[in-house]
Amino acid sequence: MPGHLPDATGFALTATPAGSAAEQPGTACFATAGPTTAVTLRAGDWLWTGFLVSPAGSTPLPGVATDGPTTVLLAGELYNQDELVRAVGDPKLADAGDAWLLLACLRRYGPHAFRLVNGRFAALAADGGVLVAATDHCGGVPLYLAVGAASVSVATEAKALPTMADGPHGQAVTGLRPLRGTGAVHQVPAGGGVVVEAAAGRPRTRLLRTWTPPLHRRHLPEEEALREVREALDRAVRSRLRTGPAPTAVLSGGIDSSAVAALTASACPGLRTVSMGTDLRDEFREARLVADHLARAHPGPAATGGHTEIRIDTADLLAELPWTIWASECTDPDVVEYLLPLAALYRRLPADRPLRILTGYGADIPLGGMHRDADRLAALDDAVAHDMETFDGLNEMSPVLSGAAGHWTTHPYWDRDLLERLLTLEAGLKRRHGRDKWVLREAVADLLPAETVRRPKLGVHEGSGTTSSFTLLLREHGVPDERIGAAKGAVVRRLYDRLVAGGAHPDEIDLGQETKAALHRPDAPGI
Ligand code: IOT
Ligand code: MG
Ligand code: MG
Repeated sequence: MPGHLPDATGFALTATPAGSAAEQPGTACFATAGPTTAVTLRAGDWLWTGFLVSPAGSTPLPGVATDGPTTVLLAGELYNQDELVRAVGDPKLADAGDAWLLLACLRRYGPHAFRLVNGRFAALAADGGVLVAATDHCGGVPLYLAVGAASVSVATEAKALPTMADGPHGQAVTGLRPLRGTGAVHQVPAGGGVVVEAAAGRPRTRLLRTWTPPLHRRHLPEEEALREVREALDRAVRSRLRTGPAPTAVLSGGIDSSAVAALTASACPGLRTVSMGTDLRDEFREARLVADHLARAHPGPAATGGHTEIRIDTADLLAELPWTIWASECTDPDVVEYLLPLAALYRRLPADRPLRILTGYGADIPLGGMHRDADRLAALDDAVAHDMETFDGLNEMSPVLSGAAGHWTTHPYWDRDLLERLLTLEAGLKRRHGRDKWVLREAVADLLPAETVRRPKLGVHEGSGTTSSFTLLLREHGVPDERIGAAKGAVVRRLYDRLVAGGAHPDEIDLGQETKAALHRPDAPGI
């Protein structure tokens, strides 16, 4: 029986055409915590060798389903199981586990099965001679790939790719860009899969597109838009809940996470909420207001499970920079500032029991919430379209951020169905009556305190004081104000090179020393 977390949360494998000499697995270095299982497996016409990582190690081969020539390995989980069970016409698959359901879809549709799936996953599948490595519509579980002369390596973390250790080598893959600092490691694009066929023992690849952000917009009457958003958000939240220990919501007290917390509390008892702050700044009052409101709204057996505040000293927060970059494999300094406070928070949650965590992350992208100054509708929609064109590869949704602390996150706003609905609303429903994210605020207004519904947006990097503490660190290194942005980029890229391409562990990193080194490179924005 499936547990309350996915069976597998990561993998690093090399596939060779059966019959050729198998590669010996070395050791895989995942940031994702949890037991690793060594794998040697005949999958269709391929031999897979490598490692799986799982939160609990409950099954002998977590996340793997095999039936004749078809084998599926799934890291992550699916959210539209009902639809998929209907599509394959076998009700028994409802309880079989997500890997088995995906296998049945692959049997029926071939690689196009990935076009049917709404989920948070990376998968590797073999069907006879065809190998497919695919990630979900938003690249929610990042997936990396390197193609050698007679083998294909795939991993959910670039640093875990078997070829990474001895210097990545391999071929270009059509349609994919090589990763920074590597010759031949590629990230599978969001809403994409790489299909590999072995022709005379040599892998031939092609890119399969499975999702792309819609560009059309829909005008709906207010009432209809509100109903649609409420129902789709409710479905997105419910499809992310599992039986077993109650879930946790990371709560800032902003509209995005408060709406998720409210719908979760309505759907299941025992929801715990947690809020982080620093010595510089916090949103504790705003988050507490929501937690208290939900506790009052759900008395008795449906009661919520309590609210926790975690305060982190600025110095300790900055010390999480290497962990954040190691886990997210992100090179974008703005995104790293969003992720840092969350990574720090996840690492301070109890490590003895793996948690299922719901977040409000990502809501601001389809709703244009980050663009408070875009008061013209054209500017707002431009900003939304731009963010949807540029999110791929940032890894801001990566489960490894919490996985490094043994927990599993899921982001309801980037549910494929909800995301499509939010994206395609015309901009006038997003900014309306002088409010940003109007359609969301209004759709959940009955569930939350009026103050929460009206509260202006505050970014996680602002509410936690992260931006100012990173700035302070660079000022202490003598960086003038007009170069702070560029300097942040240089530090983030330096850390990435050490931790991802260079294979260092975050505990080995001396942040002061690395900052100095990043700033004093000849091409760096030093002093
Ligand atoms: P923000 O929307 O403030 O926070 C994202 C989520 O992080 C919240 O919904 C909440 O679940 C959690 N969170 C934030 N602050 C706290 C806190 N103090 N304690 C506990 N949990 C918290 C940045 C942003 O504004 O975050 N993220 C944007 C989009 C990034 C832009 N990316 C892009 N253009 N590709 C977002 O949409 O979430
Ligand atoms: Mg938000
Ligand atoms: Mg916020």
